[in-house]
Amino acid sequence: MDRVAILGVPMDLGAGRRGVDMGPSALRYARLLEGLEALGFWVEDLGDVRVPLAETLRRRGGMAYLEEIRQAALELKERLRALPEGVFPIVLGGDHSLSMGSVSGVARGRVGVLWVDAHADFNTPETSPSGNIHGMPLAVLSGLGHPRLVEAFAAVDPKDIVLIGVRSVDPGEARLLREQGVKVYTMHEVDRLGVARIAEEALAHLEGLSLHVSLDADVLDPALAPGVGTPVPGGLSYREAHLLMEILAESGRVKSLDLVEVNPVLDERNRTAEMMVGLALSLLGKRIL
Ligand code: 6HN
Ligand code: MN
Ligand code: MN
Ligand code: MN
Repeated sequence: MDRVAILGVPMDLGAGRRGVDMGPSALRYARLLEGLEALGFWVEDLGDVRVPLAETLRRRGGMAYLEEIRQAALELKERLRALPEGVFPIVLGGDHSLSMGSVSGVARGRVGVLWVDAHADFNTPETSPSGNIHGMPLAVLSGLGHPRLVEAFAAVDPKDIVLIGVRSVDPGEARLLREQGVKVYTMHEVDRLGVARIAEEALAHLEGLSLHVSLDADVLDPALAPGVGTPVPGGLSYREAHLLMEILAESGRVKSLDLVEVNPVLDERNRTAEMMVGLALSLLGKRIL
């Protein structure tokens, strides 16, 4: 694996507030491409998937954007499917609903999903308190939720999902996670067990599978990464997040990555995007020595 493809999804239709559509620009501005090249990768930026601007749609919020989100995620899925095998895709978001397209696009057969997020993103239209589709992608990927999304994107066995860093779960969502047998490491477990043990357990739980990492910026502590639309206190530290990426890198099994939910409008001098780029580089093998 020495080739990386970058693909942006400037979408905020799945989120409750504007601004994550500028995330792909912020991540590029934080020198993702240059950092990857310095690691020795041959990098190609494939540009952005087309996403309509919220202002051009005469509707507001939540499920009203279902068809636009579906279309953008489908385009992402097709473009990832078209990549030659062995190319490592990095998808830049954009709100987390895009991961319906990224995971289903990279899933050639069985894939293990590491969803690193303050939230579980396991709502359905019935359990969601907000109606925002970025709170639903992991359920859709597991085959639960709106039929228009499920028929397009269901791609994983919920038992092949591991959530890490979770600290905000809605009541209906919690019930679904239990029923579906999703492995969840909340911040409680991060504190008790430590990231190293969790990473090793997660790799063992997903034994034999190629892995997709979906990294939501809001898993980081908001004091460190303020550029997110749904901040929750008590998140991963700089050191924990890097250690997690480094252990996953050592496994050699991660084949694709999403960097999502970076909101430059809410950020301070692009530090959230810079942190996400640093984490991506660790996941792709960057070492101190
Ligand atoms: N994200 N659970 C909340 C909801 O509205 O469903 C928050 C979802 C946040 C989603 O950060 O990707
Ligand atoms: Mn998320
Ligand atoms: Mn989140
Ligand atoms: Mn607990």
